[in-house]
Amino acid sequence: MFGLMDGFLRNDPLSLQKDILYHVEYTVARSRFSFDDFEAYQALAHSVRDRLIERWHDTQQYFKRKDPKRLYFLSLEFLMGRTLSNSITNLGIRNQYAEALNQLGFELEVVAEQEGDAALGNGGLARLSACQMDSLATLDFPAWGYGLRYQYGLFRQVILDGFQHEHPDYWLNFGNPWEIERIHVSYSVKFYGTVEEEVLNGEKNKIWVPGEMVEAVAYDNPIPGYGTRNTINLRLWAAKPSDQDDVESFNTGDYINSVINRQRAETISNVLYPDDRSYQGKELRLKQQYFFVSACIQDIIRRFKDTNNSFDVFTDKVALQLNDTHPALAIPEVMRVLVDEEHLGWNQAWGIVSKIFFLTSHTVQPEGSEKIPVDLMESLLPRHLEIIYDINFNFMEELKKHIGSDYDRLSRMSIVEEGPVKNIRVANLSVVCCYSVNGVSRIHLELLKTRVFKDFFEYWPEKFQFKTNGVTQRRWIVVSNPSLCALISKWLGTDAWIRDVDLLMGLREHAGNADLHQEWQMVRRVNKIRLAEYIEAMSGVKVSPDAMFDVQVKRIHEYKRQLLNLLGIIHRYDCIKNMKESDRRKVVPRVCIIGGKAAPGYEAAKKIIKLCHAVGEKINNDPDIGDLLKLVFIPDYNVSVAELVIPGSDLSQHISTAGHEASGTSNMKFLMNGCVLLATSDGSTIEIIEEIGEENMFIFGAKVHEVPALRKKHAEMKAPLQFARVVRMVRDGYFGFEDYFKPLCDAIDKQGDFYLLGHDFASYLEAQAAADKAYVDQEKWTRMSILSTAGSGRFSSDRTMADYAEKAWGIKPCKCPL
Ligand code: 26V
Repeated sequence: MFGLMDGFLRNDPLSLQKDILYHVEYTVARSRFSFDDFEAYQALAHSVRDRLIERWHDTQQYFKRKDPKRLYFLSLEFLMGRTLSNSITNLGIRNQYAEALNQLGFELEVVAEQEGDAALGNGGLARLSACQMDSLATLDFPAWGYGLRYQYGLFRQVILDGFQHEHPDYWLNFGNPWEIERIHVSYSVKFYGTVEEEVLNGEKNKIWVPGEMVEAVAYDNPIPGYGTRNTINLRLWAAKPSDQDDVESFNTGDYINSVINRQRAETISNVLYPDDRSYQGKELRLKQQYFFVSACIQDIIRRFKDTNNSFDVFTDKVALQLNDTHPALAIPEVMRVLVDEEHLGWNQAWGIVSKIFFLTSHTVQPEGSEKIPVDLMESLLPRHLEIIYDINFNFMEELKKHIGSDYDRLSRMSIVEEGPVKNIRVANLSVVCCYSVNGVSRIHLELLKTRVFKDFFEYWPEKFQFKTNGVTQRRWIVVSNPSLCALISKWLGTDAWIRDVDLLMGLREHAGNADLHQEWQMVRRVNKIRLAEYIEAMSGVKVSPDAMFDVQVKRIHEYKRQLLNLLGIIHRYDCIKNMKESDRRKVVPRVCIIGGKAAPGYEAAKKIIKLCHAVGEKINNDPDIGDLLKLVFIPDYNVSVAELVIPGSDLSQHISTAGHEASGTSNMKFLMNGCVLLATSDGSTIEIIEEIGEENMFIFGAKVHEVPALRKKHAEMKAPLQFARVVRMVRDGYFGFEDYFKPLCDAIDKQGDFYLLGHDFASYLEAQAAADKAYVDQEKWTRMSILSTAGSGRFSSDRTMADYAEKAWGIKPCKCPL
């Protein structure tokens, strides 16, 4: 794609080889005559890093010269996974590196597996940020990502006796070759203290006198685009003790305690919060959030001032994307900086603030909305509390003019929640102040409009939009499924789909071609064999690649209904057990694969993991069953495990209770890889159905609009007998641990079955039976599989990012010349 040399560094295999040896000797400090796979990885990574830095410099300088409107993407979470393979693919030098390594006696795939995941996020929202960074770089957008450099990423899941245990993920243990520490890019972040008044040019001005200061230090992570020289930046902040802090206690002689106190500053960016359900008003979390936004805003304003001398043009130069409400304190922070530090009038500052922020919501649960206790806010961020009160006062006055004295509505829409504990409603603050509020799928926007933000939608209909999520085909096909990638390019006669994913549609015309079928099946089989080997290594269970691989991998949540899947598996097991020998021959063999982490404090989710192990134990060791059914749990599901699991799956389950999954993005990754979906009409699946056709998927269950009535009617309805039977098996201890599983059964039998497992069970079994039937007809199945990939183009994050750029942020590509 590029010439052999596009900077100082040459990219032919011989030069790469020399570079790797150079880094073995001087960076890793091992002998160039003797190094192992891990050391080869480190050296290779440093050689790639050199190339990334060259492009990063060129891109940043080009952006600086052109000074276009920039997008700043603020997210407290990024699930980047591994970097090596993705980088050399995007740089277009994968083959050269493979050859260079070969000549040194190493294999690229093996070396690449030495890398650990960067897991600075929980789930969907965090992986989405990573996909979007890849697309922003590839589409040449002048964008910056900002995040936190947690010392401990998402916990590692260790399974002991079927129970989840959380182990710390100290991912920086072996160094991180992908980041560039910028000790000179650092900002002081203030906390606590008081707000004082001064008189400046005859006007009153507020000054925040802090009680504590912490330094934010930048770590830059280059993000290369594919097929372009553009390499954008993901800047992660780490907390360090401030030199300005605590001089007092040093002077009073308590040296040891002063050092210990200083060190405490680092705890702010120490650990990622692993519970993605609800916000609990924790002080440390609030500190993390403010630490993050304060560093970002200082950095953004500094960059703006480098090339501009009036805030009049700020809105032409800056767009700030809030990835959910987690970074919403950026709003009062910009107000504070503009009013208190830059001395703009309130109205001028508000005029700016109300145009630069864009919010994406990633949830449908109103109870998941963040709330900050006013007491906490008052002590930690006293000036921000005043600013929020002022914003709210103005908003309430404005609102009263339009809706009069409907006090219930006013109080629902207020940013301040009154009650025994007074709270700041972060969602309301965000909606009031953001220029647009975006849902992540069409149905999600409907739910935002009719439930979560109903009052706001009625007041500001034009504010609410949606941009259906997407994922990057670079990581999810090109990197993770290279043989499928080659096959697609061969049949399309081009690899241009890697940048222009709509071209995948061209596969439709070959969907019936017998030659393609054969090659397609071959690629898929090799991926299944690789997955089978991994399963055996992880769980000791031997599985046959002839069986259908039926997969559900995602965070464990009651609404995602892993329990429905397990009850379906128990039903299948029960049926096979009670079958005549002659009927058993007709059973389509299945390997059921479940994986995902439960939040550490989420009891029900942890019980579901244990149930999976208990049921697997029974089934996998039952001689009556043999290869007809296996159930395995894949431990420690993360991005790199996903890269292995997804290409090796036949059937992929996305079975949330309708109305609960805002979008879902793994459905898109499976789709790209030719997996057939078994799913409810929820989130982005609804749009996938439109693209692929219901006949090429297995769709079941209540629809979104039916769910509320079904919940009300629940008491009168009787669950089907088969359902009652499988729940009873769990309750009666057929799989052991009956006391431990009792709450799971009670939620269904006694507490109203909120997630409608009983209601959806029969149609779930029907969908599963239809999948069995289709799988027997391999021609039909392969056709469905090809059509899944062919229809996945709409679900690329390239499309999502282009949409945001045009309809929200108002930014244009800025392509660094080759
Ligand atoms: C909430 C909290 C609460 C405080 C502690 C840390 C924390 C971390 C994350 C969250 C919210 C997670 C929201 C999330 O991941 N939503 C998922 O976003 C995906 C991308 O838009 C979407 O596909 C999924 O449907 C949605 O569940």
